[in-house]
Amino acid sequence: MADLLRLLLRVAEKAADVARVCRQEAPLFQLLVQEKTGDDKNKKFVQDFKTLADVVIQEMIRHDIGVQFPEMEGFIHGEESNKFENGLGESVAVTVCGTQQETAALLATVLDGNHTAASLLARAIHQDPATIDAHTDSLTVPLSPSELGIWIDPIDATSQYIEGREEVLEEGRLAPSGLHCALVLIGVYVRSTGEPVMGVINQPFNHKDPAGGGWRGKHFWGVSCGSINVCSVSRPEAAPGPGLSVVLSSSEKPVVKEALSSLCGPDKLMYASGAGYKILCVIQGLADAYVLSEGSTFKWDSCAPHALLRALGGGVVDLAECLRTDHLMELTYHQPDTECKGAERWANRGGLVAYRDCSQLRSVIAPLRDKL
Ligand code: 2IP
Ligand code: CA
Repeated sequence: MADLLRLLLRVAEKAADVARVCRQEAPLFQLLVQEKTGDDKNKKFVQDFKTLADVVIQEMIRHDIGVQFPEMEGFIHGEESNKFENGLGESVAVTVCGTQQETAALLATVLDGNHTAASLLARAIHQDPATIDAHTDSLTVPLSPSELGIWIDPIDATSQYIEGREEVLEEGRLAPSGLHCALVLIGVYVRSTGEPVMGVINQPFNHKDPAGGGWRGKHFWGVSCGSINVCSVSRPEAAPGPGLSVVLSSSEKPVVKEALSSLCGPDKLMYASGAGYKILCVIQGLADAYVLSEGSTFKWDSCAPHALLRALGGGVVDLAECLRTDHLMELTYHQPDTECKGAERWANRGGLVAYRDCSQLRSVIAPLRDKL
């Protein structure tokens, strides 16, 4: 597992770099922020460059894991499909090729001959990032890669990534929106039980290099398997003052906002973008819990941060199940909902609550009873 963790940290770093390059290099940035206009409607690449950036990152992660752990191929899932249609109506499967030149040639066919953009992307994909030393050598977990599956969210909070607002952060406060909320998420689960056992999160836009070198990222990781619980973030101290702090989506139902505002008090009910980012806020102690009453997140949004929360003694439960049965049912990652079609099969349909502390979880659920 130490080998797999090292690989995921490295490939997440590369993914974060691709995400930064797409915003930093003018030919890519123009495609990223291009508005959909009437004439361009038929040119799929213009509408979908943001999706292409997602697909490229996902396929790069899939490729690199498959090379080192062939036994995991077939069990590496992501948010995106890799099939693309270019301006000529041709269907192209985006994959990472053996060489940078081959990848550039393939990407140029999806980008309707835009060789500059294709070469820049291919260069970022084929770069060799420095190994991240996570001091994981002593990590021994009794699981082999052939027992594990992977969920990838190449860029969570895509809308914030495209919009690209640069917020100035106060120490100890969360970022309600902006580039900070965009995350690369790679989660590992046990194929037989669906339990999340390892997570790597990379925040590509964590801080600006003081020397003017642009955005720098930050990574977070956790492993939770039986009695082995290790996390790069230490368990946060309890926040000062009374009451719990909860983070919500700004589109959360009014009834949930009202029920929780009496529990938290006005200052401690907060809003932020990005499902992954909201769970990261709980991991870092910027909020005690994240409540979502709708089935609008998916396995790829929650798997990685869920593993980190488990390593800290917390977790992510199915809200509807908690309210219906009083059983604190942790989300699992191995079984689709066969009543649904397409991406919906992998939705966290009952909503969720992410928490660090079980007694806090119960306090958060109590005021929601009979309200949903
Ligand atoms: C989205 C993204 C949204 C979030 C939604 C996720 O993933 O994180 O921000 O909504 O749940 O599925 P909200 O910000 O209201 O919580 P993606 O950007 O990958 O589609
Ligand atoms: Ca997502």
